[in-house]
Amino acid sequence: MKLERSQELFQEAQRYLPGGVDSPVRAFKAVGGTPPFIVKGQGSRIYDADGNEYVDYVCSWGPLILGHAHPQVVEAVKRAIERGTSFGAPTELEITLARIISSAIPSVEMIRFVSSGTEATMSALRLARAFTGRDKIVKFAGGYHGHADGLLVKGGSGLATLSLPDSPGVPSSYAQNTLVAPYNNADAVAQLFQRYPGEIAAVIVEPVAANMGVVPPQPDFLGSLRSLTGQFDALLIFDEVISGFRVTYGGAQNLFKITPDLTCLGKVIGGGLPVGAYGGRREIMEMMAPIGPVYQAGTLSGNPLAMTAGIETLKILSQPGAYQRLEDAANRLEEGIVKALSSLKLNLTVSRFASLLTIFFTDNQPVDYQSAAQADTKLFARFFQQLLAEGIYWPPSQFEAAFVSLAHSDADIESTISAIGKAFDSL
Ligand code: KE4
Repeated sequence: MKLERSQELFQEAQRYLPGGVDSPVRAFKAVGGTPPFIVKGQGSRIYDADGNEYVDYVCSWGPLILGHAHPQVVEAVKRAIERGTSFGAPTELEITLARIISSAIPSVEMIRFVSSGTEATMSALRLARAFTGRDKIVKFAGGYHGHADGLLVKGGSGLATLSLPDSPGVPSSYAQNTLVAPYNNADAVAQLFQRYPGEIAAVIVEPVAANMGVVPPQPDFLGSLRSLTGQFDALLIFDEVISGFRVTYGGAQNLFKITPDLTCLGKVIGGGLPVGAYGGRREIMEMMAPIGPVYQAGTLSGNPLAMTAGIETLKILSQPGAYQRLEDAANRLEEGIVKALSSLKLNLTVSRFASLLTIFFTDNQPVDYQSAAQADTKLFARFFQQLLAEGIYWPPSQFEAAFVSLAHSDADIESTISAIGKAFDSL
């Protein structure tokens, strides 16, 4: 793989950008080597500055569920951009996207668009604290909800614990309002409600964990969180920034038939342009300025280009068969990987939920961050580099999900399976 131009660009980028990137995972620190500088995406493919072509399983970390530069999305955004890029004033587009989301996810009676998933979860937590008059929140070790201060904390090992900031710069006085439990452990959450009666405003959870690698919820986990939050008058917040319109047309909540009080969205609903959103019960959302006392604002919130890309993307996803095609492609990929593992007698674990997939370099299915962290990240790094050399752009971290898109053809899946088999073989 020739990477001269990317190496030059990476060198130059590091002069101006910390680590040469605008988001840490892109720097390939966990897997080593030079990150290819991408110049173009088309369907399931991305192309780098040295002319290398890759089958892409990062898909911009989820948004590109239709694949890159889908003609219908491109056309719509082209038409929109000729009418201007941003007005800082209401547009009908925001109503259109809000209506689409609300009819797909009935618990979202009212919604506010922002420009990132971080803004969505940060705002939802502020709203939950205002609505309940309480300060503490519960998150799960290995759960990632963006980089708002109160969420940059990691779980204690094993039992729920008072958190220490994971990142310098988060005042410990602030982090102490964030309590952490192991994913899939509702008892630990019950203990927190017992230990902090009347103090917990909300529990925020990824209904399908994807930021510790893909770790599905165990059967009663989400239901237990729903009853615990109900019992203790706290809000249940589903962070569906990844799972929203990814695992089904709507949210994971539609599949699990669990109704959260607030839902955070992002990625797919922006079709590759900057969109986040939070929404839920009307009586809660009506606390937001300008009709309520809770403040949140944003210059480019509801941006017409981003709304247009989101509307077109969800229109295409609403067509019959879209999610079945995604499921079939992801299932074929999983089957191919499992077959390669068994023929090579390699004891690794494939964890898939819908079109989200992680190959854990450990011999059992992780159920929480502690078990996911047992994975052999060095072996993963070697696997990643082998794949990249074969022209497969896999997520550059053991603790992320690979994303299958509607643009991944049967041929793409077959070539990926054989590249993965070769990469396993090289280990
Ligand atoms: P953004 O602020 O990155 O748009 O969204 C934050 C966020 C919130 N909630 C969940 C469940 C998320 O997964 C994310 C962001 N996901 C990461 C990848 N796992 C974004 C990629 C990156 O950080 O570069």
